Amino acid sequence: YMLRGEFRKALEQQQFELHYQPKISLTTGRITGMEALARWRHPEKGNISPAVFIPLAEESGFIQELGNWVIQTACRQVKEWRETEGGEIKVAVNVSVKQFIKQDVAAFVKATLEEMELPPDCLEIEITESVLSSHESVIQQAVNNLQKLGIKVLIDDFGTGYASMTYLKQFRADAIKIDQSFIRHLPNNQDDAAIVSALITLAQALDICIVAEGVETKAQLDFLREKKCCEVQGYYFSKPLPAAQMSKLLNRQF
Ligand code: G
Ligand code: G
Ligand code: NA
Repeated sequence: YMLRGEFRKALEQQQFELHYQPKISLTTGRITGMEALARWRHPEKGNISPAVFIPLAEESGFIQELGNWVIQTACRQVKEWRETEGGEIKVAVNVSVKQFIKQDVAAFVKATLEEMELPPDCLEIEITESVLSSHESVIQQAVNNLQKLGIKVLIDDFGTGYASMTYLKQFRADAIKIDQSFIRHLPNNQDDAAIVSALITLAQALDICIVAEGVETKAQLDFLREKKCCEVQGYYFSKPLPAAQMSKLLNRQF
């Protein structure tokens, strides 16, 4: 539990920060939501990637405290955005499968929304799966509880997760996010083009939204638009930025 202690100290010393990256609707060209992405500014080691510290936080048990901090911070931010910029902006928070196993995420979300007097449509939950889990019924129950509260649930990294299709069958996600590895070589790579087209068709058949992440070029965007992808996210629009820099983008039309 050494590591957990260190994590705790880092959180107290405000070394963690959230950056935000917009998701854009391809029907309206407007920003529908902001994905909150955790950042760790370590005083000696510099910036540590979440790809590194999230698995460590999961192993040490710190993921619960970090996850709660992420939910509270993102909710506080969306409250400020809704009050100052108006609109229906949402934030999307990443919650790992490990976190669902450790705690009642839905209960924490409910309490946070009530405390901050926020409506459920201001928050989305992206389920990320960094480890193979055999706790599908726990996830299913948590997702049901979140959806009953009126919160949208997305399956992240769709296509690379261990249980993408199983999750899709077990609960009705409100949206899926195509992993950026499938977007990177569009539109020229025939296999990726076929996979992405099929995933879009799958989402349409299920009547759910599909989000493409890692969109970096106009050619990728054109492909996704032609295939009638629902939403897009990526460096082509904006990289993840601190909230203050993102505020200026909120009402932009792409
Ligand atoms: O932002 P970046 O690409 O460096 O993030 C790397 C990975 O870390 C992503 O797959 C993302 O889902 C994950 N991640 C970022 N922030 C959080 C967080 O707050 N909670 C969880 N569980 N994962 C996160
Ligand atoms: O949780 P998720 O798998 O959505 O993680 C998104 C990660 O991808 C974040 O670490 C973010 O910084 C990164 N990212 C977001 N947009 C792009 C992009 O256009 N290109 C690349 N290479 N990475 C991106
Ligand atoms: Na995500």
